[in-house]
Amino acid sequence: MASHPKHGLVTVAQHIIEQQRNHPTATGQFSWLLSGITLATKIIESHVRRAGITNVLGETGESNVQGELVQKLDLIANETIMRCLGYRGNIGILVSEEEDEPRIIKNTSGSGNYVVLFDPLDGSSNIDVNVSIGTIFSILHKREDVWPSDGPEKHVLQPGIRQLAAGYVVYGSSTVLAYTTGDGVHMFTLNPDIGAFVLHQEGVIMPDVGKTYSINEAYRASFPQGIQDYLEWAKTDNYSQRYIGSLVADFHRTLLRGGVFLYPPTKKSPEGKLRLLYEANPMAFLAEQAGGAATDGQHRIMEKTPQHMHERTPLIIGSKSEVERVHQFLEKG
Ligand code: P6P
Repeated sequence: MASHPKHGLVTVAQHIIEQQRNHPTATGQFSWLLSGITLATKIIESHVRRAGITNVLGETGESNVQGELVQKLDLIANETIMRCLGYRGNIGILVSEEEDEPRIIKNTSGSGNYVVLFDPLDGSSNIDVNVSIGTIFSILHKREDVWPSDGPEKHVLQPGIRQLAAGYVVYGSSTVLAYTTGDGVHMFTLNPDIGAFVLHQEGVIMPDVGKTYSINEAYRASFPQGIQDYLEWAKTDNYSQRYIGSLVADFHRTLLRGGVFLYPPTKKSPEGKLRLLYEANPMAFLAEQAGGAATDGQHRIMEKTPQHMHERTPLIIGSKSEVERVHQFLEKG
């Protein structure tokens, strides 16, 4: 990637403001909101980097609404985001993987027009073995056609095509933020010397082909026949298999190198394992903005209307031609 004169000099805060200039109706509220998210991820990063020495490794002994054992860092990440966003003054509703119900933020100014949905620390089962993990976020505008007496669900259960922005931070060998507001995907690296995310790639384009598939083949026997047939074909066509078991890390590689990530329905997770609102939708927005595709094996992820907050979905996401090839096998299967 050719070095860009802006690289290393533009912080994510500056970039967000520049992006907002492309939206004449933007009031700066949005930029203020996104800066709350980047602040939270810098705090989370500081905990992740020192996990082994600050006794935040391991489980809390509790389970979350997903029925998953909650890691100490999950709770720290969740509370950090809740605190950083709760006082921004322009957010109305926060939805977290770690919380059963939406958290309604009482805004004195009454301008809480945004809904922020997030997985505070995705891949947390990898924390104790030092594998990359990440934070995923999605931003919606509250709906105009909802009565105050209606519960928060109507604002939350919107299809992914209504996202205003989406992104993730991957806490890997370096800490990288990727985000989109619908004008392409842009990437920033956290410079620990100055404590700022600085631009390193604008307008990221996912390669249209990539001979890599990413899937947990331990569940192969319970995959739909079309997926099993695709895997057979890929092996005969010299594909590589890469699977980290952390969606943010597997997606980040797919976004940059091309290929396809698949989490199909399995016997253990007949609806798929990944959550529509705060995992599949934000990744689908990024994938499409980078020229890729994201489906559930039948429908475009971003056109699915959620029925409940923690709804799960199968996910096939990556290079457009690779996703289309998987669909060809599913149609035959
Ligand atoms: P499996 C992590 O727990 C996660 O939610 C995603 O980050 C990841 O893609 C998936 O689950 C891994 O699931 O069943 O392969 O361990």
